[in-house]
Amino acid sequence: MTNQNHSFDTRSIHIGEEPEYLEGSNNEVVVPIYLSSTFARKQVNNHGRFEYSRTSNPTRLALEKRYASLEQTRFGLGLASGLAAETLLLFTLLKPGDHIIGFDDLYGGTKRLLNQWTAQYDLQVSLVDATRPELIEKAIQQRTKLIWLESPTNPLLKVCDIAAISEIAHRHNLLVIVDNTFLSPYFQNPILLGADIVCHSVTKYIGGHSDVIGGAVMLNDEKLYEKLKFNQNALGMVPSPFDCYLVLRGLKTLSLRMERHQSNAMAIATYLENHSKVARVYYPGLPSHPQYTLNRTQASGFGGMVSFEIKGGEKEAVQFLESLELFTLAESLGGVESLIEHPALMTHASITKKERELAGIKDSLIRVSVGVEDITDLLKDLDLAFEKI
Ligand code: P1T
Repeated sequence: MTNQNHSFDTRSIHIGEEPEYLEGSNNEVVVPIYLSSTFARKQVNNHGRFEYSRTSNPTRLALEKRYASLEQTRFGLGLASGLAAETLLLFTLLKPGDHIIGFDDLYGGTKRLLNQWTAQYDLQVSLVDATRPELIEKAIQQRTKLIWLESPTNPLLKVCDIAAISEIAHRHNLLVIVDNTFLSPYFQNPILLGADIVCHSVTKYIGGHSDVIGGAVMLNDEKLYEKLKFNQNALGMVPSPFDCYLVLRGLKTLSLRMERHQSNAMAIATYLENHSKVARVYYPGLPSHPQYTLNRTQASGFGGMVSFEIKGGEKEAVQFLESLELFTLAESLGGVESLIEHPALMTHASITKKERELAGIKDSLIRVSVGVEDITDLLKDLDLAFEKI
């Protein structure tokens, strides 16, 4: 029987897939993909463990148990995408008139949700530089209900003090939600630092192979969990059993992948920092990163995401991106293969140029999701592309 005392690596392989969990089936070592959309009952008023797959499904339940175990929370929920997880949190926990404080650097799709959708529901949003917790406190209004963070952020890798912000939030009765996608539960557990709810784009490191879109929510508060679970079913934001199977499979190697993502990322960040055609590197594992020490105190690693500004502007950035062979020019991140992109033209194109500039996302900024390939091959590919500009 796997339990919470086992190490992360053990739990990421076993939790939710213990043979005894599958009692009544054939004691499979791997949870089957339960495709059935509905479950038969003997009596009208009494369904068995499962009723209807939108409400709960055995493959999804195995995954939800693992989600909770890896973030060290009591409860986990599986959603159809990272943005479905965010929608569930933002639109079903808040009421019209409520106010949200968000980090000023966040994934472009999250900003689109905060900027374009919240207004329709009469939600107010203030974006602040959360690397300075005092600015969060200053932004709190009478109607503030929630603080939305990423750490490190997408794409500028800013790190905020999750414990200090949680302390401020709880003094004012506010909820703290941390999107923990970039570090994954392997390197950071925001709930242990004081946050109330964690969410993930499972599409990234948790899935790990660029073959599934998914989201997750993890938390300890039972009342909030019951509310979110009810809404997950009522709004129908669930992942398919096949997607759950892919994520269960991907999670088994999360610790191995994250270690390799990180060592490759460190080598690439160091290489870029010493390159004459690079103006600035953003990676929390470099001592030159402004929150290097803070990240070391609240996380056990720095992750696999590196951003940098190339000397010149959009023209040089595009030329460089289109000269690479091994790095795939594509949105998304966290898969075993290295991906590279231009935030201003790709992942963050949905926010206005003015807002991008305010947040510090320049046209020369390039974001790298460092994969687990051989580091010599990756560095050679970067070298060749730099030579072409
Ligand atoms: O794509 P989806 O699974 O819906 O997740 C959205 C999301 C949420 N949070 C963070 C931190 C993210 O990075 C994302 C998705 N990001 C990309 C697609 C990207 O290339 O940055």
